[in-house]
Amino acid sequence: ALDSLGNPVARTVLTDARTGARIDAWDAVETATGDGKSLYGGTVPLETTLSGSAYQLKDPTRGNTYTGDAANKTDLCIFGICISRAPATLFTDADNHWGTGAAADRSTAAVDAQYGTDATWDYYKNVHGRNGIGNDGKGSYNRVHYGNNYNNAFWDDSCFCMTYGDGDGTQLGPLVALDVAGHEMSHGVTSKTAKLTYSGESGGLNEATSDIFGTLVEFHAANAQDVGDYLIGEKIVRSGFGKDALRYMDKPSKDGKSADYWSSSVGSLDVHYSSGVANHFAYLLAEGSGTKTVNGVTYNSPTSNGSTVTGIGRDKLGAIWYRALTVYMTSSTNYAGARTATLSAAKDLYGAGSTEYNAVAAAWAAVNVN
Ligand code: ASN
Ligand code: ZN
Ligand code: CA
Repeated sequence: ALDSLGNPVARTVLTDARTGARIDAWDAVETATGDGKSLYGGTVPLETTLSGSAYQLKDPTRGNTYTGDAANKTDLCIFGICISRAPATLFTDADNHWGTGAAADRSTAAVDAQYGTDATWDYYKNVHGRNGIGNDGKGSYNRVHYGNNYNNAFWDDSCFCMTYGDGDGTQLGPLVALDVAGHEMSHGVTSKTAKLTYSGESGGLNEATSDIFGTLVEFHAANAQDVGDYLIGEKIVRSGFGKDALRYMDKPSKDGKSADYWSSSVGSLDVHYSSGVANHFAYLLAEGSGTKTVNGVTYNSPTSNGSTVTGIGRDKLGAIWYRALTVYMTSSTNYAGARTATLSAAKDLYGAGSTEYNAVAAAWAAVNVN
């Protein structure tokens, strides 16, 4: 049987044998463990839902997050009001082994998307004690195969959902990589917390928050096929893009557009480039200045004032930024405010005058936020 959304259900109806009246009805649904061959992350575990005889790509252990097929359709939205939406037809499978590792099977990108949602859920839960994007235990859902050759992915507060394009195959491949997933869903976390306005310096901080947590999600997942790095989108760029990543946290100007350091005009950049100042701060705080190789990638992070910054590690970066975002930042926080917010967070967590507190101050000074 199918429900109103076209999803299969296994309904048991208890009927009174004499009168034919329905006494009760329920669906036989249980949690199952399967796996999937992803595009970017090898074979990954998946918690799914067995409904009747079909497995659904829906994870009861993570707030019923699920992944559906947008059928190459698009949303029709004007000023945030959507007149029509692409579907999210739930993926189902007969044997709970999903995808083939190649994009030709429509469920392969779905494997990556569901895995990215799982990894993001686990990062926030295990590291920050946050129970889902809204901290309410409720899972978001994903749509894959949105539009045609669509070179983007986006979080949408109004559906509490994620949407992924397949890319045009020249510049970008399917946008379902871990760091992109973590980036986009972190926009949902920002919406539920600081609500940083998506323009000017607060917009750059909103974008940087997504790059920072997208990167920390990627490291936390510890996937051998997609190891953690300080590059954004390294798995999705194709040769036609001309660079090996969308963005670089150690030295953001490597993309040709982003700011390495704060200046009074940084807020007039597109938010994906004004984010460079905070991405650079985050790299310096975690890893320090100068040259360093992490998971096989060599970085060389400069400082605006010629200082040497000593990093305090990714875990402390994540703890400080998360506390700053969820306790101190507001919709209008600018770079000066982000400095204050992260110093307050470091003071709460490690004490005023601690190594960590001083490292936060040094990393901001190194990106010209004083
Ligand atoms: N991928 C873009 C971003 O997260 C899409 C958007 O919503 N602006 O910034
Ligand atoms: Zn973004
Ligand atoms: Ca990355």
